[in-house]
Amino acid sequence: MTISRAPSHDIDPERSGSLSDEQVASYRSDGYLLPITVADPRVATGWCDEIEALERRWRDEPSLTRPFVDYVRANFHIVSSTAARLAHESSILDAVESILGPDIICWMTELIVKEPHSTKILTMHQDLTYWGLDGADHLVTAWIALSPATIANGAMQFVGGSHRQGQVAHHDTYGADNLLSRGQEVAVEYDPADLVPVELQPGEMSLHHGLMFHGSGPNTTDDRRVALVIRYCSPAVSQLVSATDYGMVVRGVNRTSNLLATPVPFADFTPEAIALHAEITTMQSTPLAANADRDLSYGR
Ligand SMILES: O=C(O)CCC(=O)C(=O)O
Repeated sequence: MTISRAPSHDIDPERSGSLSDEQVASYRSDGYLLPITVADPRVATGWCDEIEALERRWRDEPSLTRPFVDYVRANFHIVSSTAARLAHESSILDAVESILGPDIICWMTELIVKEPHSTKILTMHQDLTYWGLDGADHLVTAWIALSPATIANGAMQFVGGSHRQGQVAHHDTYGADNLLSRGQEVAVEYDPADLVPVELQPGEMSLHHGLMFHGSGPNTTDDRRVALVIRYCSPAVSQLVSATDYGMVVRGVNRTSNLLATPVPFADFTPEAIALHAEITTMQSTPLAANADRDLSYGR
């Protein structure tokens, strides 16, 4: 029996956030794509206000069992209804679907803030190094600007095409100013001429491959740099290192990945969500801490 597929021009690019064939080809060749508009700047600023209200409400909350930064820097969507809602945003998922296909799992969300005049940096790294996940081509990071991101305030830089080198060796710096959990850094040379500034306006996002070399510098400005980072994968991705790992199905179904489904929170920091966050963080720390000779931190 012949199974016919709907022609791709059924999707109206003016009405959906799907990527064009050229954009997908560019992503596959360069390992990144930007800028992609996912919201009007006023809407994105509203998202930022919502998240900043959450920060004010919960940052010093004594009933939290871990430091606030641990909840926002990993698996924020488990404890925050706003982060979970944004991970379901159709304008983001339409673009991600063009890369990953119709079944999409949110594996991770991170709120990455660089405060005014913060010296915090992220050394040049490949995301997949300590995640324990397979299927590099079936995983993509959506970096959503909630405030302007400029080189002056610590925007990312990509090394275009570096994902084609595959997984490279990293060394750990544990730098006090490093926002990466072990200050990991690629142990290979790259050509500074290949650096691509990821400068974005609120409501724009970049997409990058899990093996893309990327990093970011300090914030030398008077304003906060605020970004929501969402790591999506298709069900072709499974956890290979830790005994259990988790993912929130945000579109379609998961028939093949070993990531266990997590619930969507409709309130912030419920006791159940806090307990689940602790369980997930513990399980994910196995690959993250593999061969580390110090405790991990998020540069707080
Ligand atoms: O927000 C940053 O400066 C870096 C983020 C990053 O490394 C990532 O999204 O993978």
